[in-house]
Amino acid sequence: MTGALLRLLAALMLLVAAPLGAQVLPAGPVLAAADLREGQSLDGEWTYSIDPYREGAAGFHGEPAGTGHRRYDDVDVAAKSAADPLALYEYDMDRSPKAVLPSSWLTHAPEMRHYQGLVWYQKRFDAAPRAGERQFVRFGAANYSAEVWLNGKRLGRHEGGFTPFAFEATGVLRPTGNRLVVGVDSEPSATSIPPPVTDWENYGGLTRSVRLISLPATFVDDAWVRLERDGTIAADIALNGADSAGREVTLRVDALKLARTVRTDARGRAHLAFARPPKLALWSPDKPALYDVEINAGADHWRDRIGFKTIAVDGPRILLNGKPVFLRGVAIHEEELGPNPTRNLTPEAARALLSLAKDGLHANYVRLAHYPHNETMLRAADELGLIVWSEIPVYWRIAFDDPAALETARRMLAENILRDRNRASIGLWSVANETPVSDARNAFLGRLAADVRALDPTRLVTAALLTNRDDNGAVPVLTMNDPLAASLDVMAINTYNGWYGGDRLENLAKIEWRVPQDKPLLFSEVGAGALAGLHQPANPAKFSEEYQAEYYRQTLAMLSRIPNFDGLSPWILKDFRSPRRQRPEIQDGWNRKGLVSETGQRKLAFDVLAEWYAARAKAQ
Ligand code: GCB
Repeated sequence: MTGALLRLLAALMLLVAAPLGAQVLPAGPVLAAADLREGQSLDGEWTYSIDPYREGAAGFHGEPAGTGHRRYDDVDVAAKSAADPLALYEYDMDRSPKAVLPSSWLTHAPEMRHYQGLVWYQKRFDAAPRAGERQFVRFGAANYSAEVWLNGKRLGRHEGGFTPFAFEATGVLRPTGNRLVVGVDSEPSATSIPPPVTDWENYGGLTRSVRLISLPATFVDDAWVRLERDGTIAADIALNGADSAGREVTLRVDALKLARTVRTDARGRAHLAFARPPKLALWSPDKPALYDVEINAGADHWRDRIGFKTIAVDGPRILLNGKPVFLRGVAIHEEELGPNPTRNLTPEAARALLSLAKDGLHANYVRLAHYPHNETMLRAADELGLIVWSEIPVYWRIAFDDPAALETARRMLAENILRDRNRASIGLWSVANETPVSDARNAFLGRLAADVRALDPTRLVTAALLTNRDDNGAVPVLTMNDPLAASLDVMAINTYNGWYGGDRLENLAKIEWRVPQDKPLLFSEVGAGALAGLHQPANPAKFSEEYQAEYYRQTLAMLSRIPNFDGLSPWILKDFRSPRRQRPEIQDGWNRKGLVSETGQRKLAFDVLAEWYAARAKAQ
């Protein structure tokens, strides 16, 4: 059999393994707007214990882990050892080093800087579970996989470093001295999403908040309230609990004097749709109007802060609330400003990054690369008024012919969309970044694009695509003929002419672009590196601020000649950690393509882009 035939067969098998319509959903509860639920924070001091040979997970012959290594057992190691001289323990979570979470472990201690593997975390806490209520331990994220035990009982496992998950703890909690143990494993595999080789730091650990949420026995698990493109407000509500069926639920927006009641069906679901109230102020980057939305279902009172907007495509243009909008953006990694980031995006850290984009660059748009960011970023984007491109880390070398990898990606996508589809800022869902065309890849990404449309048809589907280059003519010709474009609303291209490769900057504007013209085209990445403070005005070389600034001037001129060019998110707002970047005194472990340094020092290119955006904003 030929290679091509084999690949086609693999692609067909993927489709059979994941029949159309069968949605992959989060394994546990959704807990929509969990960050606004009342609860007990489990952030703060935890203890941790490294386990490079994973002996807490299995013995060295592959047998179940022995008591001497099982970090999750509900035992006081010191007391046991004192009581029994023959007891043997090779860990003691109560006396292990301490760390303040959320934080990646890379910054816990110098010897943790390059550790990738399994780390056990333990939190001791008191809890006062209210009678008749249900408790959930909710993790904002654990990178990459996590296995969770409470008081010696296994609650479950989660894979994927950037999306939330929750386990029910009802009946397992006690009033004092609870022992929550989480084994977090940062090691990627050939089938993980993302794969082992990326261009960003793999921040292992519990990098987002952990909370204990207590809810009525039947509660609002999922609620999605939005403005549809036809002008109706629609809501989908899902209850969780024994009394979910046939229950009255009421949606309220007091600022609009709006209240609508509906009864759930046999599955505990309800749908509402009604004409948009005339007084409704639409959300936009200029006026990011948000409303307090409540859903009352018996004893449960769910709330979220929601903005209403539409985003659509008309031929080669993107429309926001029915009007053309050019996306003046920038790409951002989830990494806070400062000399030693640990991926702890407090609300203040999120605002600091996004304000640089909004106020500094005059942006109306951000690409939150390359994975779902902390919910603090989305809340801040809602409040500041920035349209968001959100993506899952289907990046570079994904095991496209592996059904398990597809399942992981689909679950991650669903977790991302269910967490964020109430965020007004979300404009585009992206399903992939720089993935070479193949039958297996096309089927995989086609499946993801269909999932987006099933989970949230109110936003646009996109992906960051690659181009082919032909240097045989008078000028270089760059062609984008990716078959995936047919499944997308908006095409997006990453390109680095003038940085990678030998192009001279003065020749960039001559490059000929051959791209389909029938859809909007974004440039999801363009960029060049510069070390902040490295000046070479006379003869600028790569890594000088002058070279980067000129790269921006010439690149903007090049892009402006493309008819359906409808926005961009240059790479990238801030220098970010990347183990791939090891040139001493210039990179030292940082990707230097930031418009500001890691501590926020602006480079010359920052003003080039800011001025161009200011002029574009006026022209709009
Ligand atoms: C890319 C990747 C991005 C890298 C960037 C670079 O194309 O999408 O993750 O960091 O290029 O700096 O090379």
